Amino acid sequence: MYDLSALRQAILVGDATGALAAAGQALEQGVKPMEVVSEGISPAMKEVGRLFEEGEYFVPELLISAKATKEVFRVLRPLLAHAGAKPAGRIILGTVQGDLHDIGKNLVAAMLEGGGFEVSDLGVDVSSDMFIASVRETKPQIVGLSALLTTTLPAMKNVIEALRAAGIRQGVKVMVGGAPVTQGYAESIGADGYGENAAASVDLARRLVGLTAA
Ligand code: B1M
Repeated sequence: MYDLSALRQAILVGDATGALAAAGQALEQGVKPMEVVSEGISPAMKEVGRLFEEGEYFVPELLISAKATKEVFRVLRPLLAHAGAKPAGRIILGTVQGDLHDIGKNLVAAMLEGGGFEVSDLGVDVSSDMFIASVRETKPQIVGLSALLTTTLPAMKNVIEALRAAGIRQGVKVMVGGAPVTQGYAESIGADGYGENAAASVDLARRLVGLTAA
């Protein structure tokens, strides 16, 4: 397997130029775009999160690592979109209201695109009304909700209740994820699935649209 440590290291130190070069080299050597995400970007950003929690990194370090990741995604996104076969389904995805964390959600979006899904990313701080308007407009098979704060977990439940109140809950599957989310929490709010990480979310989405057995 190709060694993606140079990419991980560049992201860890927030070196966007180095990260772009390392990702480019990996792609030239035949590494699949999805693997660049799952074996390079994803573990590097997890490590950035850990260093922040342990007090070794502060907000500026977090933000320059996130910026380096975004630069790599600009190159990967079109490649990921072409990597899958015919569209596996349509997903709208967003970080729930009150929550501005988007690094994990962006990874999930990239992996889903790589898995052949059409992803409409609504961004961060997305209200129930915005989710509902987007469901009506784009008619997705899946609505994906991300939350990183314990204080914004209830917003996931609010979206599900709002979908129900709007009479459109039956027409979509809801998948949820984010560090404080658990399988038990997902079940308690009536979600259809819980994605533990970006790679698992692709398997989950395929199950939810009936492409693989439950
Ligand atoms: Co914030 N933050 N933050 N933060 N931040 C956490 C979440 C926290 C645990 C840190 C801590 O204190 N230990 C803590 C929450 C505590 C709690 O709720 N109990 C916290 C806090 C308190 C805050 C602020 C309130 C701080 C403040 O201002 N006082 C503030 C809130 C702002 C707001 O949202 N309103 C805040 C701000 C920020 C930054 C802006 C500095 C930055 C976000 C930058 C950005 O996202 N653009 C930030 C960051 C980076 C973090 C940590 C360090 C890292 C999060 C991350 O990106 N992890 C985080 C601590 C931590 O998690 N270790 C922390 C890497 C990422 C790859 O993992 O996001 O878990 P993750 O995503 C995974 C899975 O969860 C899953 O797949 C992803 C990829 O494998 N997943 C899904 C995610 N969404 C999914 C959706 C799915 C399926 C799977 O289906 C739809």
